[in-house]
Amino acid sequence: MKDRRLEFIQTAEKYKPEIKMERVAPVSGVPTEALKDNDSVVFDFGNHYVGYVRLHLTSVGSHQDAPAFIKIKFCEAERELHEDSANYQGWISKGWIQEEWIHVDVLPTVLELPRRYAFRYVKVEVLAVSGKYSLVIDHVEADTITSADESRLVACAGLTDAEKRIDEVAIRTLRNCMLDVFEDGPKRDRRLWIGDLRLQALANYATFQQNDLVKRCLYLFAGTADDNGRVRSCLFTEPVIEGDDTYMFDYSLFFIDTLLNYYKTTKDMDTVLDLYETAARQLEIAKESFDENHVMRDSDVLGWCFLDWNLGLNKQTGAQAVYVYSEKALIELANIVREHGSNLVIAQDIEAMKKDVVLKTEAARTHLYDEEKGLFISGENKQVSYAVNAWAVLAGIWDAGKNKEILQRLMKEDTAEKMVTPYMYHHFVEALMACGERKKAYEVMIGYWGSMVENGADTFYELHNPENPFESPYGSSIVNSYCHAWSCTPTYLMRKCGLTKENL
Ligand code: RAM
Repeated sequence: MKDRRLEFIQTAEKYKPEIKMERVAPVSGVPTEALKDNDSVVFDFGNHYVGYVRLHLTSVGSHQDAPAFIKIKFCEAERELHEDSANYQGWISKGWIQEEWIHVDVLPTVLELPRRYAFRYVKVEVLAVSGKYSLVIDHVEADTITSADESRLVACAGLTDAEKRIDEVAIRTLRNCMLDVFEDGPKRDRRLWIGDLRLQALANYATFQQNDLVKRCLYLFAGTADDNGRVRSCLFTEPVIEGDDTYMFDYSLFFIDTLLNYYKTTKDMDTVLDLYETAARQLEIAKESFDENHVMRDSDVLGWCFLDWNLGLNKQTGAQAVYVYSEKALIELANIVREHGSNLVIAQDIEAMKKDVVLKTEAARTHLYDEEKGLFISGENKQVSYAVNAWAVLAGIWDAGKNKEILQRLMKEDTAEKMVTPYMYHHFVEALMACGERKKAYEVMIGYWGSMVENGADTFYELHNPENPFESPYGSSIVNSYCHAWSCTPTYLMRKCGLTKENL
């Protein structure tokens, strides 16, 4: 395989999106009263935004005889206003917490904050002024950005009020993650992850249809593959384009399905011809993770395979299923390439993949399925979980009839490990649809995403466990993201898959 990474990055750069700017101000609260030590104000912008904030500050009373010392906090969701970062003891950087402590020596001034924030609320606390003067915030404004072009949006007919609200919030989530690339979350981690991209692309095809942004991201992943050809889990675009040194079994494989869906939507054959080898390489590499019985080797390394952010989840069977799912996608892609007349794929390649699908499927049936329970199990402790059963259904390890029974049993199995992210809920909904359980799929979608709307969500969250509002894999929910790309799929489920009340 020829090293074309530089060329791929150059292609990606040709599709850099135009960034659109909108100036917005809080819906109320300015100018403030004269603020003294320990006073605080919250500015509500009325919706979730991503951008750069300016505060117009002045003083009243005698001449400003001491610096104004203020703390500014940016919150995506109302609950963040009440969280105290001093209590943060999580395992990912507290640098993500959106707050600043600033001394202002001379008033009046326009305080321009250099960072980009994701916010609806801005809270200002006065830590110190002096006995001789008070601080007044005259005006607050933000230059907000997105690369989404809202003029491309068309309304979706026939939605109930609840569906309409879920659709709006989903689209707002996608819009605010559409920047230079499809970011995962504008608060955190502000980078391009392939698991998120795969779902964002689906939602984008159903809404903004900015397919060149998907193309750019595919080329970026291919251009930052490592020397062995492996696609990394995520990548950075600043200061220069660089792949992260993390890999996840399922994420590398998702390059295949993302490329296939992109082709099905755009019929852009040139991109498929450019990137087919990168896609095929992901399967070759993943194949090395099986034992002699065609069973996935398990691992206890955190994040070796993602699936969901439930930290107690065993990934073995899920990884096997994602492999089969991806191999089927690669067969589809290989057929497209062959039908086009390209010699990138020969008939034997496709035959070999078909045989491999059978081997891995049979191995899953024999070694990873518990006949007595009628459910897939995973790992040494034979764990039952929503994640691996949903993925086994999506991979078609059994036929639709048996899959339906599996999901019905799963929903009655109290000991099954639950899902904590909208990302995994999306796959569960897809699995229900795949075996004809559309009504249940609809109920899960409306119940889960609807409960975020009931919480007051303007954008959908990275994590949401209705049973535990403080759910976080990071050791504290303070660093959770409340506008997270992978949660934007209800707009796809409703618009593209017809998962609406009207269509049940
Ligand atoms: C989180 C990121 C991202 C996801 C990874 C696996 O840290 O926010 O959305 O793809 O996990």
